[in-house]
Amino acid sequence: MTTLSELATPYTPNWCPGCGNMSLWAAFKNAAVQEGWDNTNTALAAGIGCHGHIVNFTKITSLEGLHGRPIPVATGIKLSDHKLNVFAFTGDGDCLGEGGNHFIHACRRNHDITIVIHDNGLYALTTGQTSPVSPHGFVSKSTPQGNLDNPLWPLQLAIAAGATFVARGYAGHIKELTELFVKANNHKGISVLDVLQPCVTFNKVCTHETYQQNTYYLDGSHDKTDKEAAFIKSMEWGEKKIPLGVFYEVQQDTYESQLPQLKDKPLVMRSPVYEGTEKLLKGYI
Ligand SMILES: Cc1ncc(C[n+]2csc(CCOP(=O)(O)OP(=O)(O)O)c2C)c(N)n1
Ligand code: SF4
Repeated sequence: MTTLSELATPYTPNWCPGCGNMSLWAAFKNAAVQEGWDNTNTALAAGIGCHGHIVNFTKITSLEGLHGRPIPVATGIKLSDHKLNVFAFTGDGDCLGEGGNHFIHACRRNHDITIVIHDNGLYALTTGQTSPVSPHGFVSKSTPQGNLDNPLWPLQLAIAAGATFVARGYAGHIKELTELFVKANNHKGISVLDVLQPCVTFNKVCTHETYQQNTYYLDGSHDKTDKEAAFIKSMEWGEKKIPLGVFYEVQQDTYESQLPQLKDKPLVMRSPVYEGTEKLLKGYI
């Protein structure tokens, strides 16, 4: 059993008041308490950005690595101890800009990890530059004349790249987001959870108000095993038309389940000395 106080660290969150990271963090901790995630069974990886601070405020073993690289860190952790619940916290810039290659290849390999995208539509920590998900025409310090690029859509990319669980949450809906964290982690295979996370300081387009007025939850009429339907839903975005919930979920062998080396026990539990090394090396002489 995990309690909220056991998840506390000595550090007070330094996110701006009203930042979506605050309630995203609350939802994650609620899920951790509900599911008993702690240092013995869970590990976190984070990228560089406002999102990455989450690991400083959550007392679960973690590594805040290089910008754009939380996904390879998370897959490395999972391969070394596949019994762990593994979460990669990443920003939209971190995940789809600097780390775009890692994202698509992790999706197609179906590693059993959960990727949480703190999707605030820009590079927040560096004070609000245009990111790969910022809309065409988006005005920021890096694009003062308006963004010339067309945006990437994380859910479309995840489905196209082969992810087996694809969902979207909104940071302002703590209860529903808690449930999505649990579902994403329970899914065997790669889970992509795109969380609409308003950056109240730099993003005046994607605000709490925008999401409160225009989001709705997918219901039983959406067949989440139908890839085409999921892809079509993932393209929906507009007034009163921002779907939340699970878009796509199918079962497939995970990367880890196909490795005979992991059948017995996790790699970390095995002796670091491989007894056949000498024989192996002699084979090259
Ligand atoms: C390779 C590299 N490029 C750029 C930076 C500078 N940098 C640090 S954080 C950041 C923006 C992070 O934006 P995002 O990943 O969207 O996270 P957010 O701050 O919005 O949560 C940038 C560009 C860096 N640290 N490393
Ligand atoms: S700059 Fe934006 S994302 Fe970063 S803490 Fe402030 S509101 Fe949150």
